Amino acid sequence: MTTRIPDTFLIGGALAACQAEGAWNEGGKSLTVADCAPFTPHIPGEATRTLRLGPAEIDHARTADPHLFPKRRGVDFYHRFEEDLDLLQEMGSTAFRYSFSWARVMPDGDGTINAQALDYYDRLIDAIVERGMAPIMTLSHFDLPVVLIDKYGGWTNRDLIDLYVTYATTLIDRYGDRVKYWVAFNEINMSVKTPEKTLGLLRSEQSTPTEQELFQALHHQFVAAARVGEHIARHGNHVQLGNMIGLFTAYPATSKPEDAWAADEAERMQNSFYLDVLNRGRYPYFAERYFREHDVSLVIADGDLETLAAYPCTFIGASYYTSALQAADPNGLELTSSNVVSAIRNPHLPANAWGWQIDPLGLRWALNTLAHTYEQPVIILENGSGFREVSDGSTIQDDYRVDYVAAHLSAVLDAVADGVQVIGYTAWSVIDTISSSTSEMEKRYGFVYVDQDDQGNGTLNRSKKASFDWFRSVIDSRGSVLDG
Ligand code: BGP
Repeated sequence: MTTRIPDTFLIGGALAACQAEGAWNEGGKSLTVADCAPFTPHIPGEATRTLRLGPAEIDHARTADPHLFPKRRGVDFYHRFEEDLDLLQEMGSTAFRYSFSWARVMPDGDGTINAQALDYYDRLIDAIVERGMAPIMTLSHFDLPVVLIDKYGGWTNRDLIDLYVTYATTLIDRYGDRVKYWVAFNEINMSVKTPEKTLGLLRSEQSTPTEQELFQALHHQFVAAARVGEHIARHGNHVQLGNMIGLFTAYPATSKPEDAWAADEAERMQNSFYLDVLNRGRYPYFAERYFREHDVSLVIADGDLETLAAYPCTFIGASYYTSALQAADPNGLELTSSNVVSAIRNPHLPANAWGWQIDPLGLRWALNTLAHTYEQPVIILENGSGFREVSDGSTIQDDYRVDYVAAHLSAVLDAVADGVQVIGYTAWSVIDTISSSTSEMEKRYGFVYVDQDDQGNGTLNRSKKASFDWFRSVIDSRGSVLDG
């Protein structure tokens, strides 16, 4: 047996405020887009359901029955974080990835900071650190405050740069002594697919954001992240600011050169574009043609490009759930549901009940590709698979989860052995939580079961699944059990 997990490797679990915290109207918090996402269960065989929020849906959500919106209750992490962190500690975790709620910290959308929120996050971060874990904190995880849409129309408005910088630097100045790793935006590359969640660009039957609006809004986020990097550099905070993408490993659907080209093109616009701007500090060579052909003409203020170049992110954060096939002509090819959007089904891969295909080698592939191009440390901030599970009081025997995590963590450690600088892995979602895409509770990812159903019935009691002890043994043995 070999010891495979490096001594300094960050290992543990991940959750996000908008899916776990609940307490949507407590502690001075205002409404977020996540709070307006109703329960929309996946129908087997159907394409991916994505949150589609327009002005009418947001207006409805302001006054509708709060029980219709599961993320408002989450799994009550707001009140139960001590118990949940005890479980993470018991597993031997050395890291916990979580997010701040912008709507809790700056509920009015005018830069005024809510002292109650700072007090809450003080207690939370202390509790993480006291249990021997490194907090990895995301500043914006799919939960833009609705007030920023009401007042500014979302990220197409340049004013959001200053507001975000105030929000982010307030937190970095306050918690930077305890939090080393910061993530600017969760899965920034998903925004073109679900622009409501972070950009605050609403979609309705009548109108969807144009590419001009999407990329202008993204430009503002890029500059905002670089401005936070500038603050860190000027104030000598000993923290790292990371960019995060949802990793898409793209394979050609056939050996036709046109399909290989389609896969390469997809990889460029879905992954590299975001990493080039934020981790290398410049728009990539292929952006100009893409913008020209999609009627995008960015408004770039004086100094923006210099700021991007001077203050790149210092690590890459990534989620990885599945790979995807690409074809020059996808017509007639079978689709399967996947993360955020549907994908062409790969006949060589199994899938979970939601149609998300399972491909651990795709993760090793992606990590090697990143290392080759960017030469920056990488943290896998999310990886997992949703399964339906019913508790009858006895321990849930989730060997399917053990198989999934074992194969993916092995792929990460293989990448480390390949020479890739992967410095951490946090499993999504270490404790069952509300699904991002469908707001289902019954799509469970955790090593810990939470007694709550899709309608919010249940005690919210936590209980360990069999995978909990297995994951603890992985950490205890520094990965040796993965070989066993
Ligand atoms: C990622 C999100 C997470 C998480 C995960 C699983 O895109 O960053 O918040 O939820 O996907 O997706 P889902 O919850 O829809 O199954």
